[in-house]
Amino acid sequence: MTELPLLARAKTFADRIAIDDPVSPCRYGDLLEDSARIAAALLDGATDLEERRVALLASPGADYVAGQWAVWRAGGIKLPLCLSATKPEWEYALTDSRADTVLADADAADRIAPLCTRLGLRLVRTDAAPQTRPGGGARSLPEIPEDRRAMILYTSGTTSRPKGVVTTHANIRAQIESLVEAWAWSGEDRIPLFLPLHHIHGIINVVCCALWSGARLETFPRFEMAGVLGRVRERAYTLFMAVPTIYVKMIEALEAAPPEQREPVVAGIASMRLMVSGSAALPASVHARWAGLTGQVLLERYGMTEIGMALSNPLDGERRPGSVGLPLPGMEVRLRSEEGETVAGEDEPGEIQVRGPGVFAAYWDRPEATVDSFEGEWFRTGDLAVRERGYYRIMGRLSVDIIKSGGYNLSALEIESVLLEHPAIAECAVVGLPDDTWGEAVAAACVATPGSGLELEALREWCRGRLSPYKIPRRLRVVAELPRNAMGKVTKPAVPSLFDE
Ligand code: MCA
Ligand code: AMP
Repeated sequence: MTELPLLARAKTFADRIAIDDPVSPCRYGDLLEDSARIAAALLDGATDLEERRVALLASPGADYVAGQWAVWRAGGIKLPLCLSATKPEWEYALTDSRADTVLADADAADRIAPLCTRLGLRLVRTDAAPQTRPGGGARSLPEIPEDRRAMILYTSGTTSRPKGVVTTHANIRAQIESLVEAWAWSGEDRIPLFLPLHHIHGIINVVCCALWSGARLETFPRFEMAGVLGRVRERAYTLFMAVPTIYVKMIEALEAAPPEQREPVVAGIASMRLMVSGSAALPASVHARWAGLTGQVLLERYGMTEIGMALSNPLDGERRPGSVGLPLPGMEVRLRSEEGETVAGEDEPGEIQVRGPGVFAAYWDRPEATVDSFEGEWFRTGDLAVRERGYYRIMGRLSVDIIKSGGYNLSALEIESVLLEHPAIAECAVVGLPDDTWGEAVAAACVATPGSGLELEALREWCRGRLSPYKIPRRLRVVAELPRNAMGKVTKPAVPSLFDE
């Protein structure tokens, strides 16, 4: 029987440790057994889920990975939910994707059970035992062709509601193989995972690449500075992948620590074979501070939910600060000028367009948005770049409505639509302001309704439960009117200056 390559490979590593846990290390063989058990529970007597959507809500760790594999082995499409999302955000993803099942670990199951009841969804727990067949016997799982759709990830863009990015098993395999080759992953690698598991940085670059390679993952519920650096000090890792905000926070912590605490951690950092930064621009100054402090030269790469990773500085060769390097294996990249011409030379900016087997299949249920986002076979990223001395350098987004904060892509329009429900807000414009730690900080310029007061802390409190914590504005300006052009349309590029002291 043909099997998905990720799972076929896992069988060859059955006795190796996949997820490091000092109390109960989890082997590849355990993950295979658990995922077969959960798959049988999901199937509940059916032979194939046939692309039914199964939402996955679980903390990073063995339950999450076994749950992910289970959905795939049962033939479903996995829809990972953000653990810190609000109930309306969960509801949006569940209803937009028309998921009929939620798979959750024990903690998460209690949190999402009332929503499942209200929406009429089946809730399956990762510790569920499937009904045994009369007479026992091995559970049979369906054969999954590689062109089967595998995952939907909701991503914020230039529309007010997030769009579901659909990838097939073949897309996911291409994304993994490209990185495994470029960064020379092997079964000897050990990597910490502290990134959220509803985005590809954590799912593909860390979890899938590690498990494809027979490597070892160590999971943390979130980025816990002391816990992660403690293990770095013990030289627990060969590889490390994080967003720029995390490197900034680690620089601050290391600089503040006394030498006797700092030096062993720095030695652990220097001992790693590779540290990667991505998801947002890594300022050249941060690159330089990190190298000065630790001796490690960060490798910066560029990617997007729709395409996986496209550009990377080399493993061997010059890792240039402020640049994202060259196309990754299997990825073709071109720059298109405003006139729609392919940029041939250097130093001329253009939109990054990408083609290759890792590029997603479609936006879920949005055929027009899918068509609009391609020029022929080339996906239009909406990011502007230039080629300089061979390497690509990202210059920014074409749309002001996309904010990058803490490595998360946020839609200004989505935040605005929630703020407009506030009784004291008549009009608003949300933008990202430059921020040394977060890359950009969410800022809202608002016109208040007559006679009402508006104040940041109260607004932030009101936003809780309506927006995920990282989408809630950090800066507020109450203005008499928003800047507008001659047509009366709000001119977003003029909004940041409203925040000047
Ligand atoms: C939290 N805080 C913030 C923000 N987030 N302040 C400003 N801007 C923000 N975005 C504040 C909190 O309110 C809190 O303040 C304090 O910071 C600590 O909050 P906490 O949530 O504990 O922060 P953290 O745990 O330190 O989280 C920071 C983080 C996290 C580790 C950087 O945001 C993270 O894991 N980001 C990674 C996201 C990611 O994986 N992106 C990849 C997307 P107070 O103390 O006052 O309450 S995939 C992608 O982009 C593409 C495809 C790619 O290329 O990878
Ligand atoms: P997402 O929509 O969450 O998939 O985030 C993808 C976006 O992150 C890209 O379109 C870029 O704007 C941004 N991004 C990812 N890596 C980098 C990088 N190294 N430098 C600048 N921007 C980046």
